[in-house]
Amino acid sequence: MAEAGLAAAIDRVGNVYGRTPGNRRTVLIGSHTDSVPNGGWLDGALGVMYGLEIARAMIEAGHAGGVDVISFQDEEGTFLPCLGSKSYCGVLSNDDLARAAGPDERRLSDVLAAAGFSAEASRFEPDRQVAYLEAHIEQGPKLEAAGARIGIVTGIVGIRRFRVRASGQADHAGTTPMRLRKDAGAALIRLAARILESMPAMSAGETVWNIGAMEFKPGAANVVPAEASFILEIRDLDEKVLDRLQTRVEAMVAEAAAGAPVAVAHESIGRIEAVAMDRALADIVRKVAARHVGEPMIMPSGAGHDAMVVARTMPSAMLFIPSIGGRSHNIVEDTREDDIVLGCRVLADAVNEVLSRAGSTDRPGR
Ligand code: HGY
Ligand code: MN
Ligand code: MN
Repeated sequence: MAEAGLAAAIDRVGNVYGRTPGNRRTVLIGSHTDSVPNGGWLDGALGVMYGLEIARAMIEAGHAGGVDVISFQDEEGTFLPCLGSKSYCGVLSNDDLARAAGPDERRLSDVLAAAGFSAEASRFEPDRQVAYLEAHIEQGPKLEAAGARIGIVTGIVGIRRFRVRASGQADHAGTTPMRLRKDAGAALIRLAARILESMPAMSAGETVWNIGAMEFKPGAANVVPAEASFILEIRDLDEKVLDRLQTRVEAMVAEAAAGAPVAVAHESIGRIEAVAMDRALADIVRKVAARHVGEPMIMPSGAGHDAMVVARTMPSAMLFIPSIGGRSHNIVEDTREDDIVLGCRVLADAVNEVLSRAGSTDRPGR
């Protein structure tokens, strides 16, 4: 960022924030550079690189307006979903920070302390930034299937994550009679299967769900599991659908606990509400895209993005470029080079359009 001419700093949660020097109107461009385990090279990093390239080009050209660029930390939620954008938008509570822990039970607060970041929180600057634009790969198959090269995002799904735990008793798996076991693993597998089997009938057409992590302790072939846990994630554009599903899942957890020789409980470990993108801003990006490649695809996002946090603070819009084979959250993730270049051109033109509408001149005396 410094090489591109930005004044750059790393903030208290690890966001990397680069500001175009001077008091001026800017567009904030950002995304994230953290990744899922074995993730690909574009999920997140693409949107940051676009911001960096557009900032570099504008500074080099001596443009009166500018862009600020941010690489948000932990969008994927290894510790806390959208950690960086929540901090940046001032909606991260000290409680959230204190409670967050990774899958290996390392505490976020310990990890941040060990990283030795500054104590400063970078913050959204309402007098300066007129809009947030985030570009991202689609991470699904719709653009490619339609032969469309740009997608304009209408809204982003709400996401709820729950950790469900069972606690029983470790015993010798060869000598303890089946009727005497307090098998946390078996109880949890049954509950997981029941939830997965019930979901299709309980959900709406576009709802998706995933049990993406399951753990037994102590985790040995010859020990009855004393502790077991899984993480359930549910996504939908409609918060009412999510409310209904949460109620039903909670009822199933309670039923699993009743009459079982083990304790079963759940906790919420992540919740981000569904959000609409700013219509006027999205329309500017749509029109700019249409000049390059004809009408883009108008689509919701089933993936979460930092824009879902930022959109509650400032006008926000997103553009998608295609993912080859719709693949993402996998090392094979890729996008054609001409699509990558096109997305950056569309975003750069959209920045110019937004700045010229906002009045992009320097603001003396500030
Ligand atoms: O989990 C998601 O939807 C995103 O990839 N962060
Ligand atoms: Mn991702
Ligand atoms: Mn992403």
